[in-house]
Amino acid sequence: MRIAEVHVYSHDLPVHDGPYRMAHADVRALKTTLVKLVADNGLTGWGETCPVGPTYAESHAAGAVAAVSEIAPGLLGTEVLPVPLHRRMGGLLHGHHYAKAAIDIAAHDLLGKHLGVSVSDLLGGAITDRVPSYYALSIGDPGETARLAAEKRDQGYPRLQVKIGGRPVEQDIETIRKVWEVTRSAGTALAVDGNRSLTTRDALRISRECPDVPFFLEQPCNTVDDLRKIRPQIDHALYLDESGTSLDAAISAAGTGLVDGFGMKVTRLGGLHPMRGFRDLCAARGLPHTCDDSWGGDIIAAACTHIGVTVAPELLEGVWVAADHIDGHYDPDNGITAENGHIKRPDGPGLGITPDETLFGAPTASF
Ligand code: 0XW
Ligand code: MG
Repeated sequence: MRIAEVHVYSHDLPVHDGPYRMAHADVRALKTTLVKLVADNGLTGWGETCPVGPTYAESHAAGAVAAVSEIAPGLLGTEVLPVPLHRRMGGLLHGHHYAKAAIDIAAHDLLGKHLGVSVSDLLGGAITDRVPSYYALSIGDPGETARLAAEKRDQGYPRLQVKIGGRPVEQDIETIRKVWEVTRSAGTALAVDGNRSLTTRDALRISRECPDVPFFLEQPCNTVDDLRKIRPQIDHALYLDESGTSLDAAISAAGTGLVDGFGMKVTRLGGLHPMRGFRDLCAARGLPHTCDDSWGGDIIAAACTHIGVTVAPELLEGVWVAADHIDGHYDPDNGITAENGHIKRPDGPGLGITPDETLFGAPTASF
């Protein structure tokens, strides 16, 4: 089976409960990029990539469209198999993993439909049909954040991520402590995510002033060098997120003992094929990790869920999806969302969802 057509769509995703506040961004609306591959046998596959604004990572919506458009002509006639596809994409454009990921995901959807198996089967096979999710608490008033944490705890989320940074560190410490007070008896796991924003000084303060709170610190500082500096001085587990920009970066972080785990985004690595390698690297080292993406609708949510169900449960930190912040679904019948803090694996071949493409309008580009 070979790629016969590539269609690129831009679709608006307003944040219905916005702003979604992180250290570097107040997110009120986003543009997601969707890719539809049509094979020479007429089957179609869908992929998606949606940077959570232009400041979370080195990626942005217009860049996704441009990068996919750059490589699409060269993909026509390429076999819909992950290894030759990634080799071909690498020969057409260096880097731009987040854009290539949309093509990778569409190829997995297409291949699964062609073979009559799910994407999780293609990734080695599911261990479960239901994975834990987690809720990311935006930066806000400490008391209000604790109230929302209690609400999400009661909804069944086994894990919460507390966003910090971009404000006086005292407010971050107060927020962490208030969230801990309302979740400690439920045993809710806590991540504290600085999204690259903290100085090493403030990261050390947070760890030292919360010795009794068993959170893990996710990407508190911007650089790997900063993380190396604080690593021996903190008493909290350290997780890499934004600096995990490639399998190579993940191997270095894991191999040097820099981190205790990862917040990993499927598109940041380039799609499900490299994410599978990352999963196996973490399994070899016993490193917990999430199977997330930065944002997006049912297509990226299904992709994250399909890799999530193949991860050893003792290593899966959760699958984050943006559904809580998006009105409606691409697939009105099989939309991906967390129920009681968990997400069910979509049934059916490929991703297991059928986007209503009338939602997306005319393609931005077709090849
Ligand atoms: C919480 N997320 C998975 C969603 C936002 O895009 C940011 C990201 C994170 O972990 O930073
Ligand atoms: Mg993070």
